[in-house]
Amino acid sequence: MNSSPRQRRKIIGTALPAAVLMLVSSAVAVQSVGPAAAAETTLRAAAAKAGLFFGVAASPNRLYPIVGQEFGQLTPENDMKPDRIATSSGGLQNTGGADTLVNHAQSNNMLVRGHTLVWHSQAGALQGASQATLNTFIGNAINRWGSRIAYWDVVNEALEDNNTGRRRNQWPHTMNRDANGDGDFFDAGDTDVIRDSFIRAKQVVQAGGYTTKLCINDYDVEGLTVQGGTPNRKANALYDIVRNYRQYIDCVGFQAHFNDNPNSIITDDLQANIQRFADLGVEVHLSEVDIDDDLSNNDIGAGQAENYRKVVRACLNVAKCTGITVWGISDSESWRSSERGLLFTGGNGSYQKKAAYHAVLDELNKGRGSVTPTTPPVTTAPPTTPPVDPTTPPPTTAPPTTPPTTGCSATVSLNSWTGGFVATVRVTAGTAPISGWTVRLTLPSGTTVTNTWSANASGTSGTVQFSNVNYNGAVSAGQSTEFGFQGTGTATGLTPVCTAS
Ligand code: 9MR
Repeated sequence: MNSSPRQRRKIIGTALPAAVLMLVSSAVAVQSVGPAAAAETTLRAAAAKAGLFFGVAASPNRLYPIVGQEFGQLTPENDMKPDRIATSSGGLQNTGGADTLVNHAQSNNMLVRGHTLVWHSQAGALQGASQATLNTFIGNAINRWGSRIAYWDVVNEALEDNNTGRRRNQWPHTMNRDANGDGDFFDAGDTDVIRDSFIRAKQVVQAGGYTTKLCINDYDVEGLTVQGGTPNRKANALYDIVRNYRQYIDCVGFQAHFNDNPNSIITDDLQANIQRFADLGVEVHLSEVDIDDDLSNNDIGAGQAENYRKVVRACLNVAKCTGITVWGISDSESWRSSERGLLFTGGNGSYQKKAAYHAVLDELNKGRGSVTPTTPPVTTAPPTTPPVDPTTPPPTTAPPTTPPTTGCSATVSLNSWTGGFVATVRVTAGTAPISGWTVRLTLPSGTTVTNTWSANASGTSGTVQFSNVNYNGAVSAGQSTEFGFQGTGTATGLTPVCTAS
């Protein structure tokens, strides 16, 4: 008889008495240490077993059986974008394609990612609309599908290309106003389309009692660095946005369109970057994955498969990386068909698995391994912040040994790998509020700071100093803020000294 492992378990389960079944299942549990015995045979099942979803971008004319078989999540590739469904006054129209996709997902027990509410591109009738009209659209779209949409991309691609770390200079971001001219949009008096859209979306979700989580999504934000080790300023800017608006943002999508553009390569610090966002308490998704098969001069086959393996592993190794979505089923049906970046060849419902498919399945089947993040989630949050997910692993950083009185104290937590690390430094005000802070620490010899976020750094080796930026200098009594830096070398035994101003 030719039966799958799952079918075999079912046959055993119905035929044998309970005592025998216990013995059999413990034998299965022992066997499951070896990958072959426990291996799932679809991406969907293997991912579910590892505690994440594996999804696909989909269109109504391509809802072949493979969609529900291989994938546990679906993102409408184009059918939920404003140019399809928005009227100029923020109403809905032409929702047929989107409805078909949501219904298909529901009947196949798949999660849906709504894509996307606020975007400079494919804006259709909403192009040039005011924030009030965007808010109307946000309300209508979220309310139409409610909790049937597990995740909504509220804001898509807000940041400029070419690693500048700036917001786009296009509608809707041209509506932003930097009241005090300090270069950000985070202060009271500033106007920020990102903030205002998320506030509106959160209100709608809460008023409707929906379970929908709200995401920000972008590309070229995957690594801590880009080609040549240059800091990824776009990723740092996204990090600052999530950190500042954490009470409204539940999830972050790294699109993960990997190719040989210097800002779009796969870097060794991908996992560390996923980890630092996860440490903010948000879920991280690799939301639109495709990998150019000529990346790093690797040709079709093993090179691309290995790259897929690396990317999937980086997600699996971070507990709050809760989903991976590929941007289409097969190369020929992809928006970037010339890069052959997906997991299948073929088309029109008849697909063949590539080496990359087998690599992804194999990696998913290995599971998460020993995922014990070494950096704690950010727990200091305004009162409106939703509770931190109870599945978040507890912090491993020891509290300061001497409790702060006045002034400030600082603790460091590390996420290290061979040859490098990310340090997250938590600054806590004492019994009185502070309006600024400086943290000084001495790095081991041979260790160098390469990248800093949410602080101004002075010095890169030996004794280095970090001081607050404009938006995180003021800390209320007993409250905390965080900054981070990345370095080469090792960083064990750092003793930060905090001075308040
Ligand atoms: O895959 C989508 C393609 O069919 C559309 O023509 C294109 C139009 O902009 O959008 C593609 O999807 C994009 C996604 O919505 C946002 N991230 C980048 C994706 C590829 O451009």
